[in-house]
Order: sequence, then C-alpha cells, then structure tokens
Amino acid sequence: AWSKYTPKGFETPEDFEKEAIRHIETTLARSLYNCDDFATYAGTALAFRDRLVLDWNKTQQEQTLADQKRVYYLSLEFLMGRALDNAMLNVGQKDVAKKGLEELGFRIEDVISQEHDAALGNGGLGRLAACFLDSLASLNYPAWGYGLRYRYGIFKQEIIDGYQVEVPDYWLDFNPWEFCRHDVTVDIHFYGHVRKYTTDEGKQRCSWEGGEIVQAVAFDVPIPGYTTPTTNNLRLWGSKAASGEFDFQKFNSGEYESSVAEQQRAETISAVLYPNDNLERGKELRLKQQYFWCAASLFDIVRRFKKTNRAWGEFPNQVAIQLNDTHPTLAIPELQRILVDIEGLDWDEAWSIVSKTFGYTNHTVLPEALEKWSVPLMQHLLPRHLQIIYDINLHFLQYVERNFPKDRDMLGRVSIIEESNPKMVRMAYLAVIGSHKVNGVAELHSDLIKATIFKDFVEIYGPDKFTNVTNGITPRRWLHQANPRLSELIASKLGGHEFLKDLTLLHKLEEYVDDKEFRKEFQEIKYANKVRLAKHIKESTGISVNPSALFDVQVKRIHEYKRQQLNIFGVIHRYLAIKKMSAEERKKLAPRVSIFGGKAAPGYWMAKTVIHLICEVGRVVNADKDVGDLLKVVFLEDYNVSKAEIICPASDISEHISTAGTEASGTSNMKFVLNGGLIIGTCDGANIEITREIGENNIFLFGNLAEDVEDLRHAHLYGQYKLDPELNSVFEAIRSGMFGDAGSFSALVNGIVDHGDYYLVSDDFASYCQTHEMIDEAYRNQEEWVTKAITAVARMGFFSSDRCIDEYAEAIWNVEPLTPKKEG
Ligand code: DL6
Repeated sequence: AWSKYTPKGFETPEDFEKEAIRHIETTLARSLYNCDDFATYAGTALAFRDRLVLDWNKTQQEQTLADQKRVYYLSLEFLMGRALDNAMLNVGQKDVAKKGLEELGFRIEDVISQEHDAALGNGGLGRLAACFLDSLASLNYPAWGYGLRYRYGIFKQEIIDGYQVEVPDYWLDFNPWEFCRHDVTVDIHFYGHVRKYTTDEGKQRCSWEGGEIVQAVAFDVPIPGYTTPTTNNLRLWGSKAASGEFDFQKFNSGEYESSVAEQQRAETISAVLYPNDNLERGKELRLKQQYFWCAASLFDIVRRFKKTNRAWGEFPNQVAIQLNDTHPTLAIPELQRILVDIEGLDWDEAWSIVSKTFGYTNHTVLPEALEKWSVPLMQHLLPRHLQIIYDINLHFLQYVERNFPKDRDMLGRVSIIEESNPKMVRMAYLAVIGSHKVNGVAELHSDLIKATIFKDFVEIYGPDKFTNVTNGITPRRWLHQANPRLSELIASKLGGHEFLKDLTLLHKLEEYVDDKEFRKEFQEIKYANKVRLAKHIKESTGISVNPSALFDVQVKRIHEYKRQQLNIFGVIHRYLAIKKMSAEERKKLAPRVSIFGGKAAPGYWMAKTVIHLICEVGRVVNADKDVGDLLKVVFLEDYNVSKAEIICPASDISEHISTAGTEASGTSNMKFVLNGGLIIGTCDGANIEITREIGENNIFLFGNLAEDVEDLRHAHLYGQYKLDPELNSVFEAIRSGMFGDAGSFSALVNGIVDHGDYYLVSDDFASYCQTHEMIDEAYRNQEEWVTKAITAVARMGFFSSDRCIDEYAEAIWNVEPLTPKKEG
C-alpha cells in the first residue's frame, strides 16, 4: 500500500510555487525580481525540506512509540552528494516541481546543479553508507546513521598544468538539509588519568578524571525513503569548546590569540575529513575524531535506551550497532566503560551485552589500510579505554589459551596488542572480538578475510561468526535519478516503477531484448547520455570528443591497486599501434575516448604521478592530428557523486581492473552495468558475482586470479622477472620523452621494472590489451553489443542495496521494518 504513498501538499505546480516563493521572499529575504538560479534552488530546497520535516517528525514519533529494535549505522564517512533531486524523486514530486519552476522561468536542471555536493567521504566506503541510508528508509527500517559533521569534506581537485592541486571544500555556506540541535549536546572527555576506588558495597571501580572536555553538538539530516513516509535521521556531530565562549579574561588582558585558542582547538576535531582512501596514517587528530564521534553516538544511543526503563540485559534486543570498517571500533570499549564505570554493571555482564550489540563490516585486506594505534598515544588520549582494551585482551587470550593450549604462537598472533616498538593496538582484532558477526563485502573478499587476516579467529570462534553481504547500490539514485530516460523506458515496459523498490523485477526486460523499438530507444538513450557527457567534457576541459566513439571510462580513487597505470599504459600502447597502422587498418578501428577521473590522496605521490602521466598522454594524443578522433584521452577534474551521475549513464565500457584479491567489492562496477554499459574487469571483488549474474558473455574478464598473486609476487622477487615486451615498448616511449619529462615518470616505471611489480601490471598487460582488442571487435557489431547491454541490465537485480539491507537485517541485526501508520 505504501508504494502508492504521495505526501500531502504540492498537489499542483502552483502549490509548490507558492511555497518556494514564500521561502525566497521571507526566509531568504530576496525579491522575486532579483531571483537567480541559486536563490531558486534555495527556495525549492526549503519548500521540499518542509515536506520532509513533517514526515520526519512523524517517523521519529512512531518509531519511539513502537519501541522496537533499531539499527545504528556508525560511519566516519557519508558520501551523500546532492539532496534536492533525491528528495523530489523520493517523495514523488519532481514533475510538479519541474512544471512549477518552468512557470517561474527556470530549468529544473539548472536549479538542481546549484547544490553543493555533501562530500563527507573518500570513495566507495562512504558512498555505500549513503546508499544504505536510502535503502534503510525506503524499506522502513527504524535506523539512524551517526557520523561527523566535517566543515570541510573531501578536497576539491583542480588540475593545473597536468598536476593535481587540492583546494578546500567549504560546503556549509548554505545547507538547508541540516538542523542544528542546540539542545542535544554531549560532553566528550580526553586525556587525564584513571583513579581506582572502592564503592560503598566494597567493589573495585575506576573513574576517569582530569584532562579536557569538548562538546559535541548534534546536526540532524532527514533521510527520506522512496515512496514511503518513513524519513530516518542521520545525526552528524560537530565539535565546539565546552566552555562555549572565548576566554574573556585573556581577551581583556590583550592575549587575543590565546583567548580563542581553546575554542579553535575544539572546533578542529570536526574540521576536516581525512582524505585517505584505503590508507591509515595514525595521526592523533584522527584518533580524536574517532573517539569524539563514537562517544557522542554511544551516549545518545544509551540515553535513548534508558528512557525505555528496560533492564540492561535487553540492550542488545533493542540496539544493533554496525561498525562501518574499524573506524568506529572505539565504540566497543566505550560501551563497556559506560556499562562498568558509570552504570555499575559487572565486567562479564557488561561484556555479554557489548559483544551481542556490535556487528563489524570489513572493507579491505590491504595491509596499509588496517588500522593500528600506538599504545603510548592511546594511553595519553584515552587512558581508561586503553585499560579496558588490555582487560578485553586478557579475557580473550585466556580463552584462547584454554582452547588452544598446544598452539603457543597463536596468542601472539591474535593478541589485540602487537608487540612492536611502540606497541600497537590492532583495531580490526578488537572489532572482531567485540562483535557477534563480521562480514566482508563480496564473496571473494569474505573468503579472503577468513583465509588471511582473520584466519586464526575463524579457528577460535568457528566459521559462523563470519559471513558475507555483497555490496549493492540504490537504484533510486543510480538509475532513476542519474538516468531518468532509461528508468522511464524500463517503467514503460514493466508497467510502472515497482522495479525501483524490487530490482529483481528487471529480469522481465529480457523479454524485450529482441524488441526492435525497445533496442532503438535503449541505444538512443545511451547516445543522448554520451552527448551530455561530451558537453560536460568540452565545458570542463575544452576537449571535443565524438559521442559516436566508444567511451571507455575509469573513474574511482587513484590507487596503485586499482591500476589506472595499467589503463594509461594500455592507452599508450593503443596510440603507438594507431601510429603504425595503415589507412585501411585505421578505418576498421572504432574511435575511442579514454576517460579518467578520481582523486589521489594529497600525500600519495605515486598516485599523483599516474594523474600527471594521464594528463601528459592526453596533451600529446589529443593534439596529434594524424590520430584525430581515433583516440582521445580525457582526465575529468574533481570526480564526485554528482559527476558520477553524469558519467555512469554515458559509458560503453568501464574499467574495474584491480590486481586480483585487492578490491574488496567495488560498487561503481554495479552502477555502470545498471546503466547499460559493459565492463572490463579482473576476477576481483564483486566483478565475480556480476559475472555470475549477467553471464560470462556479457563481461570482459582478463588477468591472473587471486590465488596466483602471491606466487607471482614471489617469483618476481626471487625468480627471473620478464617484462612484457609490449609493455617494454610503452616504457621506451615514455623514456624517450614522448610524453614530456621522462624523469617525472621514472619511479612509476621502475616500480614495475626494478622493484618487483607488486601490482602485477606486466603479468596482466598482454591479456589486458588482448581483451581491449576483443572489445573493439565486439563494439563493431552494435547489434550484439546492445543485446549484451540489455541482457546485463535485466540481470542486475541482485545488486540493489535494498537486498543488502534485508540481508544485514536478517543475518546480523535481527531487526524488523516498521510499516508507517496510514493517515486516517
Ligand atoms: O565496501 C565499500 C568499498 C568497496 O566497494 C571497495 O572495494 C573498498 O576498497 C572500500 N574500502 C575502503 C577501505 N577503507 N578503509 N578503511 O574504502 O569499501
């Protein structure tokens, strides 16, 4: 019944106009005669926000009344992108707004594009959290997201003279989507010392004293579900000085700078998102961020639970907390501290509650991304938590010793404390020990964590503690919003938009795979999306590309394991081949546009070198008249969610070519296929399940398998390393200075030639290039290509984030949806 839900208000475009104009004139104090796209965006956003707020309040009331188990999703990143388009579509009122805006003299696309992306994340992990929030609300789960309200999201990337330059992303000038809850604050404690004391009942207790206090302030963001009144809450914490104002005495005595120092120090905690993807750097401020957010969230969750007056033993029946990677692991000792030190529970009783409450999702096996914190740093910042971690470890190691008395080495291997210098706290181990379920994010990845980083823990706890939930994406944003024409075409064949709530319905599209009109329309939509991207490329880079060319896209964070270097070496190989081709051969070749996009972490020099090489290759190739439209190379600046919405629908082929075993899942692979693009990929992450679902004939797989990677690496280091001859020609071209100063790229080349080729670029190069030739060949046969693309779309039903959320709800959280009450 709720799929038919339409919220009250805006029954006509005039209704909407009235509200938007009211906001423009009163809330924004702007005259209608002086109203530009931005003011119109602001008025539209505020008008829609009013609608959301009514449903939001009601949802919160109903959830409180129902008093059933809730999910709390703790994530240091929520890569939300823009909210207005999503809000309009989810409440089913975009058409009304479009007409209303037209009547006011505005184009809805121009208005929507005024919004600043909410870019509080680095890449896949943060975007997954955003998709999950959409699915949780759309499926009516009582759920809250908890994160940090960074004043600066991920930096903006500018490309200047072929180099990445980072520019701060101040996104809060005008943000109508958040509500500051001045009354919801939590005091967060840092530093100080621990005092032991005996209670009146003669029990030994600990109290954390001294140190400093910073205040957490709640900012709430409504998360509307699709065609349901359920509007959940994302609570982001901002930091400020606990004393509130600056030090007046210091100010009066002329110490202006130090008078505001405390305030500034406090505000620094939530100031910036760390811009690293799959890399941890162990900075004190990052640890502060983590504790600040975990402590504030836990306080809030416990406060809500205590209002129900239930016994503590019921906590895990009311509360499921999901840890998005290890970043929120401090929530485990924090809950133990609250229960033992503040609420006075015994250790074992508290631990039984804690370990039933948490679930932990692992998103990487890359060693450089596994979090470890130095013991001295933790001792200094969080002295009581370090004690609790040591006690958790002691109990755990005693258990291990009892159960595996013969394996003496096991204790050292599984200890939360690594006996290095300095000693380190292994956060992933703490997360495993403190959670009742641990999951990976694609089948291969979930198998790998069991076979590698958590092998001992599988032995200790048994395999049932470990499970898999393959990632997914929300079809509302990644199909309906990003590709409205395709969404409407599908709806016209499936008899409505139900597939946006049950993506498996897409399978019915296979009936239309031979339908001439459907195929034609499908192709026209792809072409129109390519024209839209070509326009964006022209406007942002000045490069003209032919929309009839094959668009080959790789957009994601720049990382050696994702292998953009393999792609650009392949492009150079293609360029050299074209230069040698006869006119006849050239005629047979499908023109190509190689499109790259993605940010490199500011301190990741090798990734920045890869960006520079792509830009330099583009500079040379694009200016080569002899090559013309046969090959163009584009680096798109500042890849983000709203750009992905333009790019994903416009690809013919996209690249998901990580070294096998390194990409936990990948989610853009799903977005591209759902939008009618084919993919070239390695047997890695979710590519494997995509292949299983859509069929081997509809994907271009290449390269070595995960099980062979270790042996190959070993052979590189200790055997005879043989560089692929075609790759060698590419390197010779680079060394010749064909793409500018060869010295700039020497480390990139030498890493492969002289330093072990850790990412197996050379091993996979031949099969990569051959597979691209197969793609050329396949693309020449447009009829077959379209058949593949339509078939693939029809078989993508599995990859909805709704399916993931239902799996988490059943296998990990044990949470039921709450169907909203009908108005009556
Ligand atoms: O699970 C979401 C996403 C996966 O799709 C990517 O394959 C994976 O690389 C990414 N992992 C991280 C890990 N970072 N940390 N910590 O971002 O997660």
